[in-house]
Parts: sequence; C-alpha cells; structure tokens
Amino acid sequence: MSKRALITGITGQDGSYLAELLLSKGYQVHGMVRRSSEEKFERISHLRDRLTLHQGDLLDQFSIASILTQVEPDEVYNLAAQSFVPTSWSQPVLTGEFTALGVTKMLEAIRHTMPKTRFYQASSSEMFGKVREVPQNEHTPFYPRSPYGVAKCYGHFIAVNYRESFGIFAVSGILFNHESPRRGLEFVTRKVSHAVARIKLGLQDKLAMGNLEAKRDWGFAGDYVEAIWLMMQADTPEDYVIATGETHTVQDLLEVAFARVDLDWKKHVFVDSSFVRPAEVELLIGDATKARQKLGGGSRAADRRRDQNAAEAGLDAETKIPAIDRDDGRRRSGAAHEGVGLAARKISLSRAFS
Ligand code: NAP
Ligand code: F7E
Repeated sequence: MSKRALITGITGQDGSYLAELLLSKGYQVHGMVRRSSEEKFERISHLRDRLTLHQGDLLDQFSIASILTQVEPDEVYNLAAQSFVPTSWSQPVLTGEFTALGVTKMLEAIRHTMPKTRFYQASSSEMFGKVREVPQNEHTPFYPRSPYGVAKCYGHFIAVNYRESFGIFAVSGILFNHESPRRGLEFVTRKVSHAVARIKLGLQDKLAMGNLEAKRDWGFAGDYVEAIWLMMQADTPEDYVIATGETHTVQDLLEVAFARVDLDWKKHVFVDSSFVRPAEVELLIGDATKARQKLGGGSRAADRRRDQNAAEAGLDAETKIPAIDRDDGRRRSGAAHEGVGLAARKISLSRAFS
C-alpha cells in the first residue's frame, strides 16, 4: 500500500517541491492549506488533481488534529511558518505563534492522535545567527538574531523534546538558505533576479537593497527536499544540517545576476536603509558532513547538474521574451528572471549531496 504524507506549508516553495518528490515516489500526498478570500495555489497548480488539500491553520489545534485523524499519515512534514525574517520584527507575536507554538500544536496533535507518525520540523540556519563557529554543524550553539530565529529555536527544541520525552519519531532539518524560481519575490535571490529582468527589459532602472556584505550559503530547494525525505526514511530520528559548504555575499549575487545579462550592477543598485535589518546574520556557511555520511545520495546532484545545463542552454532564447513572471511549476527554465535566478544559483553549486 502506498504511504500517506501530510505537508503543512504545501503552497510554499519547499512544499511544492516536496509534494512533487513524494508523488514521484508513489505517496498519497495531502496538504494543509489556509483559507483565504482568494486561493493562491500557483506553486502547486500543476499537481492539483493529484493532491488532497485540507483547510487548517497552525493556530488552530483542532483543525490540525482533525486533519490528522482524517488522513492518518505515515509522515508529517511541518513546513508551514511565517518565514520572512524582516516580517518577524514587525509581527513578532504572530511569528512566535505560527513558527514556534505552531510546532507544539502539531506535535501535541500527533502525540494524541497518531503517535507512530513520523514528523519533520523545518529548522533553519537562522538559529545560528551570530555564529559561534565557522562552519556551522549540528553541534554549533544557537544565537538567533531575529524573532524568526528565536521562534525556530523553539520549534527545533520542542521537536527534540517530544522525541526524547514521548518517543515520537521527530527529525529536524537545519537547512541553510535554498532558492529556486518558486522563491517568494521578497527574498533576496528572487528580488534581485526579478529586478534584473525588469531592468534588462527597460521596465525599471533602479534596485533598492539592504546589507550587501551579508554572506549566505545558498543551495537549490529541489535538492534540499530530497534531503528532507531521506532524513524521514532513516532508522532513527536525528537532526541534520543541509548546506552546500560555500558562502557568498549579497554583492556576489548582484554581480553575477547583472553580469548574466551584460549589465553593471553598480549603475543600478543603491542601498536603502529601510532594507537593513535591526540585527543581521552576517555569515552563514554550513558543514553537511553528517548528512553526506549518514543519508548518502548523489543522484539528485547529477539530476540538478543536468537540469541546470538544460536551463542554461535555453537561457539566451528566453531572455529575449518579455515575460516577467511565469513559473507555473512545470518549467525549470523560463522567463528572463528565472534564467537570471539560475545564473545566480551557479555562484553556489549545491554540494550537499555530491
Ligand atoms: P514559504 O515559501 O514562505 O512557505 C511557507 C508556507 O507556510 C506557505 O505554504 C504558507 O501558506 C504556510 N503558512 C504560513 N503560516 C501558516 C499558518 N498559520 N497555517 C498554515 N500554513 C501557514 O517558505 P519555504 O521557503 O517553502 O520554507 C518552508 C519552511 O522551511 C518554513 O518553515 C521556513 O521557515 C523553513 N526554512 C526555509 C528555508 C529556505 O531557505 N527556504 C531555510 C530554512 C528553513 P500560505 O501560502 O497560505 O501563505
Ligand atoms: O536575505 C540580505 C539580508 O531575505 C538574505 C528564509 O528562507 O533563509 C531565509 O532567510 C540576506 C540577508 O533570506 C536585501 O539582510 C540585502 O542577510 O533572502 P533573505 P534570509 O533572511 O537569510 C533562512 C535560512 C530562513 O530560514 C528564512 O525562512 O540578504 N539582503 N538586501 C536582503 N534581503 C532581502 N530580503 N531584501 C533585500 O533588499
């Protein structure tokens, strides 16, 4: 019989890639989605007839328990969160309720209804914050620098605690930044690639940015969901860092993205203090040795290289098409901004599983 998975945050970047991966492995895939006045399911529209969606909310304990008893999942992937760091300063309480307490609500529902269900918690490199060592691994102490990072630390430790207190199979993936054409437009990679495409097409001239010195370890979301799945198949529940082991500044990203379409970033970019954060995570670079040794892998990295070559091959033709915003999830290469996004991705070839 096929396995059943429940994904919270299925409408997000990672949720959409994970849903694809699980469907390709023959899972029955269920997703928890929030009710809104207008459905925003673009990232999963190409999968819609193969998914079962259930209305629920991380804030609503009863909706979570009711979905769990209906679905009886073998695996729950808790990806839902308020995930944009700057919003965590303007809405710290809401961020805490979704991103921190929401995890306890999920775990409590599992404990009382489906204690054998495996649980994945989407932890984050933001927990390392003002880093205590370089590179960061599973033993590096946390020092979060935003309400988001603080909330993720709570979510991380409550998952560890339910594993140790109640024997729940709870794993926590400490994922470093991972990007894709499906990334939200407010995150730095999409913000840059989208603006570069618009500038190239003459639709805008300037790009306001925050701290250009911050360093990130950027990987590809499609690879990272495979790591998530592998963690959930292990014999014992453990926590893993997933990262490429390379770090680059935001300025590197700007240079590569603008150069990809023969533009000089210095002519278009200016620093706007409103995008500078109250406290910054200056340097992230992960050490994914444990994941490489215990989870293995490799095929996905080869797939990624093949996809990337194909996408790059299609880039020249695509940049001539004045389409700004189309990623319906089926196309790996597409509009100009996606091409730039892929080029930017090249500055950090994801090596988590090579
Ligand atoms: P994302 O694109 O922002 O997606 C977040 C998802 O959470 C969306 O589906 C959103 O639903 C849902 N959500 C938010 N609040 C909710 C609530 N109260 N109830 C139910 N659903 C809610 O995030 P992502 O990049 O895919 O990241 C997935 C997870 O990994 C997040 O927990 C994030 O914090 C964590 N993470 C991400 C990265 C990264 O680099 N991407 C790195 C480490 C950890 P709507 O569509 O309704 O808004
Ligand atoms: O910022 C700097 C900014 O918003 C990256 C989330 O998925 O990854 C993500 O969090 C860096 C920061 O991602 C702009 O200051 C400069 O240093 O793309 P970002 P993030 O904050 O690292 C972690 C792992 C998560 O868990 C989160 O959920 O870029 N930066 N100028 C800028 N960032 C943005 N957004 N916009 C700018 O104009």
